[in-house]
Amino acid sequence: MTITHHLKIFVCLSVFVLIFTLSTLTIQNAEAVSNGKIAFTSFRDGNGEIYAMNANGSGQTNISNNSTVFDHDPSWSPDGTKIVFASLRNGNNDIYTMNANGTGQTNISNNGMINYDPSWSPDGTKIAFVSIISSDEIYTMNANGTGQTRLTNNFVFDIDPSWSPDGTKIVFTSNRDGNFEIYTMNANGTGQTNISNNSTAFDVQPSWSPDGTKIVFSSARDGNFNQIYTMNANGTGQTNISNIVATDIDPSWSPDGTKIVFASNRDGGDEIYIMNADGTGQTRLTNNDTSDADPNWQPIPDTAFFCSPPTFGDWIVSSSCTLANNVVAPENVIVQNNSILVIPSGKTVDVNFATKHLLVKSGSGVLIKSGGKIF
Ligand SMILES: [Ca+2]
Ligand SMILES: [Ca+2]
Ligand SMILES: [Ca+2]
Ligand SMILES: [Ca+2]
Repeated sequence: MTITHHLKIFVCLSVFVLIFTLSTLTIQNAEAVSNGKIAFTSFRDGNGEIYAMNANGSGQTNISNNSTVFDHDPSWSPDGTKIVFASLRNGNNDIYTMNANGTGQTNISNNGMINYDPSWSPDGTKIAFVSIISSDEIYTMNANGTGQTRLTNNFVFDIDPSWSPDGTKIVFTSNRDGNFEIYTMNANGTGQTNISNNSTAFDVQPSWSPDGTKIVFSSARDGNFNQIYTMNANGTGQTNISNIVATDIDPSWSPDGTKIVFASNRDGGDEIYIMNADGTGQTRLTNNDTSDADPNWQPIPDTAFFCSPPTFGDWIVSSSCTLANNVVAPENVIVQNNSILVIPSGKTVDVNFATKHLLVKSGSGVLIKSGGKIF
């Protein structure tokens, strides 16, 4: 594959030494998660592929790069380094993982059945997915494909699994009550409960908010078209937030909880849109004649902080910035006193989100442009 430069972001440093003062620094919360790229399924190349794009719609890139079969249903790992997806390449639909740049594509379900709708657990250790036995059932497995465990067991659809942010529950769609409804269950399959409780219309495709308080889903209750709704995690407060005469489907939360990404045919084709979590600011990101669907937003955990202002020169992480335990200083970066990182002038550092080498929080005053330089 010729995708070596995809998703790579380079930092280019000039020869000038940066002078900075601690008083100008912005220190970020180490627990925070930023919004990265949006992965989605696109048919623009004549065949379903996993694409990724920036959150403003720029940089749309084919990362699965397998023109022989249907690749679909992407879901990011919680550290933003990998994507789990479904692919027909093995003759039946299996669950695959790959790195964020498309390398290392590996069949992990490999069970001879039809598998789809994978969703990564918040701690990164498990993947929920759907497998078709006599009917569509929800399973979990370890992130390497071992330990496949069936959680639902009936002759109707159990689909669309999405984890609660604390990993204790899974929200999903089932038509066991004669009509598609949103259900929750414990992560071991116990306690399966109908929380949408709306027998008049399809309620499908739930996604749990990052703060755990809300669930977004798609419902056709207000007429013939699916709309995007939110509700509290116990099912109360069901509210139509997309509210337009068109089919709005596949909603998924941004990692920081402020936005929702979804697919809609409102402009004539199937396109990806984002909106604020209250439904305002609906904005189209894709624009072509083929289907774009299944959007899922990349989490970027804040694991290291550059506190330097956006000036050419050495970048220095002050001693008041802390590094997470699992962050490895990359080549070309000098670590001083276990806490101060210096990138020597004239060195180029690969800021690789996939390996957590360096992470620059946009709120810290540093702007990275993909494939470009620091400005
Ligand atoms: Ca493909
Ligand atoms: Ca079932
Ligand atoms: Ca329903
Ligand atoms: Ca399209």
